[in-house]
Amino acid sequence: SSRLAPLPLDRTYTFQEVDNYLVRVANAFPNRATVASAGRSLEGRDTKYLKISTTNFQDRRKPIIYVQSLLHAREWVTLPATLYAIEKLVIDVTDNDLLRDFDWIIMPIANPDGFEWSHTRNGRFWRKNRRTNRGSTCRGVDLNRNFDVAWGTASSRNPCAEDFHGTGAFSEPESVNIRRVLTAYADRIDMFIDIHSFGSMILFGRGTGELAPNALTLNYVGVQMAQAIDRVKWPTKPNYTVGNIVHVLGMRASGGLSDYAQIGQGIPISYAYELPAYRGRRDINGFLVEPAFIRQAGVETWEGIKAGARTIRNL
Ligand code: ING
Ligand code: ZN
Repeated sequence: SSRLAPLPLDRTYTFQEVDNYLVRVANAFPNRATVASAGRSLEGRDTKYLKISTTNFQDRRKPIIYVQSLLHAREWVTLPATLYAIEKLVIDVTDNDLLRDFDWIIMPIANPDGFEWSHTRNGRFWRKNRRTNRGSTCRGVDLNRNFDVAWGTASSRNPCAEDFHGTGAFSEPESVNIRRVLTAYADRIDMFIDIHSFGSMILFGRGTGELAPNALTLNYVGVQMAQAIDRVKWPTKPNYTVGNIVHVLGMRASGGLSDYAQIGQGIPISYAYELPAYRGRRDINGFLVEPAFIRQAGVETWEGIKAGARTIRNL
């Protein structure tokens, strides 16, 4: 069988490196992984994702778990979470039940243009995509305000704002690309996880404040995830908070992807998952990544995802 080393989690990666890696994984493990394209970004980058399955995605009774990272460009520490999930599901499989019982969709870079921009000299703290906005010198639309759930009711109409919602729901190709994948598979997706940073939170709907009808279940599954993360023995405990977006953040947010996945696509369990700041000893901005924490972010987030999968399996 194939020998493919997983990407070492001691550094961060560029779009191109991850893009190449997804292709290499699929080539090396054709019986477990297929690379697929969600579509092109505004600047034309192919947004790839992996379909991970022991039955080539053909068994329609198998529920799917969807995990993505980097909808927001600067949240670099979310990338090792999806890369490590790929490692554990495809290359170094130790938890066979998760492949037996689920198919997986993993999209590591949901906002390729923003992510590339965040590697440029002045771009490191870029959040949005790279849209040129009419009538403004400010660029970018916040993709996590661009979805069709109460669109425009709790977000900014100012193109210079970090939460600018765009000219309409799904005005951005990156949002359309995610919708395309969800539309194709939503009827089988049992759990949706959109990974962000930072804040150590497992958040559920709705971003307008009212609780999702299954809030009790969302809270229960989220607590199982948080407890599993806490059981990993690291020098610093992440101490996750689990709860409704508005209750935990203290602000409303419309047009968010996790709400769209649940309300717009009918996926029952949907989270926006905020990784910790992993600040370490130096007092640095929470979006910067100290290399010492990259692997930890991957390992402990995988514990959370695993616990979520095993909990929903028994609901
Ligand atoms: N936080 C999220 C944001 O988009 C969020 C919080 C989650 C809002 C889900 C709406 C829906 O602001 C970060 N860090 O991006
Ligand atoms: Zn974010």
